[in-house]
Amino acid sequence: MSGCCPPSRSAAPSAVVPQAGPVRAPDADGLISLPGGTFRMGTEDEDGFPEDHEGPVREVTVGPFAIDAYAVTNARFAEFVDATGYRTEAERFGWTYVFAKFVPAHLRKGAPRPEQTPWWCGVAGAYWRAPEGPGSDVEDRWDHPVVHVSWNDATAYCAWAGRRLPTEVEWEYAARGGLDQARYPWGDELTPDGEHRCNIWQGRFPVHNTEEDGFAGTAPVDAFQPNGFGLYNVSGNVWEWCADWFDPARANRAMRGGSYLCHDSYCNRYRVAARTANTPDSSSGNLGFRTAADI
Ligand SMILES: [Ca+2]
Ligand SMILES: [Ca+2]
Repeated sequence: MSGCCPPSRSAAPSAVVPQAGPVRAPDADGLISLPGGTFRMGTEDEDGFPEDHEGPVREVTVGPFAIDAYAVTNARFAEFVDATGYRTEAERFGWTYVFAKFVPAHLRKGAPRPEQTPWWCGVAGAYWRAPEGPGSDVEDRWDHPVVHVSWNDATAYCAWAGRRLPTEVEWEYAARGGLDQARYPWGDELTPDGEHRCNIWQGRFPVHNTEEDGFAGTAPVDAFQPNGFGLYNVSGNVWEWCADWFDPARANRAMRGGSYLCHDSYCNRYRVAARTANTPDSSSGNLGFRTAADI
């Protein structure tokens, strides 16, 4: 697993791939209903990470389901917290991981940093509503994805909202947007015609972010163009929890899509087949979720 991932606490071309058709618009609840079908999941892309078990490419059939067009925002998460008094694990543990450059100097001093990934700081008092620690807020980020939510927090939200986390199969089917084996949700080129299509890192990680895509940290959940199924920011912006175990033996849960900290040079996990994992109680400033529902 590579450094931008949050730290812990060529198959037979025979599959029937649904045509994307016109981009779907979400319903009043923000959900997009998808018919399901058979698609080619995973990749054997030479730029992939075999150790993450991205491959082999295999045909998978998924039933109909609905999924959020957007990641859960700070505004939506606030409704949940206001209604239930829920305290996230970041609050209960008393800290969470924040990208060091975002942390004010007085909070950065002495904050613990993982040895392998020293650009993360464990910041006391940081949580979803104070994403960079005490003194920070989300007042200008209500339409950004909620972050610093653990898998357990995300499933608590889902239980309240009558939703569930998508399975990895559902997530990847939805993220592909009807394209067969494309590297990204929009095709194979990272920046078609020079246009940025997702929020990742440009420049030299972790020292210099040129922010060519317009964002150093999170972007609003509706930034950039949606994919062929009408989903926004499946690649980049924030990692998204999925329902599945990544590796039951290690008790970690799957995450998909990459984040604003991903860079082509060292962690291209914004590819649609890419995956990583974290323990269900872990949280960080680049990790959120979107919900799914049965139909
Ligand atoms: Ca960016
Ligand atoms: Ca994402």
